[in-house]
Amino acid sequence: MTKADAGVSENWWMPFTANRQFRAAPRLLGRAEGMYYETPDGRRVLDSVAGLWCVNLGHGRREIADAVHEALTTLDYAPPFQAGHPLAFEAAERLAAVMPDPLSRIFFVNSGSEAVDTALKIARAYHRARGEPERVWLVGRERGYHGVNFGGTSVGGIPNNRAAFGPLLEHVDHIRHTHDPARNAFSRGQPEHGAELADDLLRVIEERGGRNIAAVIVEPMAGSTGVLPPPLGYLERLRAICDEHGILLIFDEVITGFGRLGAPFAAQRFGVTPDMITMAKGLTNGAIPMGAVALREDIRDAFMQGPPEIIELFHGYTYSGHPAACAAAIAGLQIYEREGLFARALELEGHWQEAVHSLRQAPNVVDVRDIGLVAAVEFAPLDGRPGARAFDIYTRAFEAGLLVRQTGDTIAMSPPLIVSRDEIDAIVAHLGDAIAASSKGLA
Ligand code: PXG
Repeated sequence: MTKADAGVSENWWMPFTANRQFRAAPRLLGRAEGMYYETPDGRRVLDSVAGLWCVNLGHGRREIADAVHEALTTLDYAPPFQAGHPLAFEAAERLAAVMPDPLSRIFFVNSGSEAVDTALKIARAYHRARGEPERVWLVGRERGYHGVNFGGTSVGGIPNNRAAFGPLLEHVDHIRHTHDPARNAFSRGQPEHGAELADDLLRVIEERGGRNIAAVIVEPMAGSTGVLPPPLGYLERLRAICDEHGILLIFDEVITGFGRLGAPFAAQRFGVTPDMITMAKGLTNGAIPMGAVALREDIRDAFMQGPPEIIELFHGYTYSGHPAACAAAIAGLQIYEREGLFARALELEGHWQEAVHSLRQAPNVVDVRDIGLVAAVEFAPLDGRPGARAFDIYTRAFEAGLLVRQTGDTIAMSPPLIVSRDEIDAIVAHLGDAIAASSKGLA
C-alpha cells in the first residue's frame, strides 16, 4: 500500500464510482472547513460543488454539530410511529415557514430517494382517497434524476441508471427533456426557447388518458444531468396543463432547494407552485441524512377521514424525523435565515454568471449555462469516449486543488452559498487551467 491509498480497503463498495479506477488513484478527503476540503496529506481543495450539492452553508458549521450533539445526548432515538418528540414538530414548523404557500405539511424521510418514492406513493394514495383510484400513471421526464429507489428509478430519465435492473414500476411514462443546445447554447439564466416542450405532456395525456394520471414529477432545474435551467414559460405551462387535467405536479427540489437559485426553493424563484416538493441535501447542510416531502394542506386533509384511530397513510421509515436530523435541520434553517443565505445566490448571480461565461473561449467548450449559484460547462466529447474529457478535467482540477462535479462531458459547479467573489474567481481560474491542461494532455 502506498501512502496515497492508505486505508482504502476492498470492503467498501463505493456508490456511483468506478471502484477499480478509484483504487488505482484514490481521491481522499480528510477534513473540511468553510469553502475548503483538506486531503489526508494536507492539501487544500476548494469546494465548488458544496460536497455533492448539499453543503450550502459551507463546511464545519459548529452550530449544527453542537445541536446534533445536544439532541443525541438528550434523546438518541424516538420511534416516529404512534409517538413523537418536540424536535420533529419544531423542524416541520420551521420548514413549513420557508415553503411556498400552501405547502405547509411535512413528511420526514432520510434521503432524496426516499422523498421521491414517498411523494409518488402519496400522489397515488391521494387520488384513491378522493375516489379516483384509476389515477395511477406517474410521469417523469427524460434526463430527470429522482434518486435510486425503484419509484425514482422508474420515473427517472437516465438510461444508465435503469438499464441493469430489469422491469421497473409499471404505469410510468416520460415527457421530453428541455435541453436544446442548438437553440439555447450559452444561455444566461433561463433559456429563451422551449416553453412549448411542456406540451409533450399533452401527448402523454392523449395516450394514457388525463384521468388516469396521478402526478408529473420534474426537477424545476435538472441538476444531475448537467444543469438544465427551465426555458422561460415552461414550468408555467406544465402547471397549467396539470391543473386542467387534475394531475398533481411534484417539483423534485433535492438540488434546487435551500437557496441554490436565490430563493428558499425554485418554486419561489420561478413563481410556479407545485402540489408537492421533495427535498433533502441542504435541509441539514449535508451533515446528517434527512429528506422531506412538503405538500399542500388539502392533500393531507384528504387523508384525514374515517375513524380517528385509523392510520391514514401506511408509509414511513424507522428514522423519519430522527432527533439528530431534526436538530441539524433546525440549526441549519436558523443559519440560512440569520445570514440571509436564501437570497445570496441572487446577489452573486451576476458576478457568477460573468465569471463562468468567461470560459466560453476555453478549448472544446460547446456550452456554458447558469442560474442562481449553479453552472455547467459542457465539452465536445472525445471520439468514441463519451465522458472521458470531462473526467480528465475533473481529475486534473482535483489534483490542482479544486473539487467540481463531472457528469457525462459536462462539469457542474454549485458552490456553498457563502462563497466570496474572490473564491468565485478562483474557482473559474482553476477550472480554466484544468481545461487548458486537459486539452494539451488529451490532444
Ligand atoms: N432527486 C434529485 C433531484 C437529486 O438530485 C435525489 C433525488 C436523490 O437523493 P439521495 O439523497 O437519495 O441521493 C437527488 C440526488 C450528481 C449527484 O452529482 C446528484 C445527486 C446525488 C448524487 C450525485 O449529480 N442527487
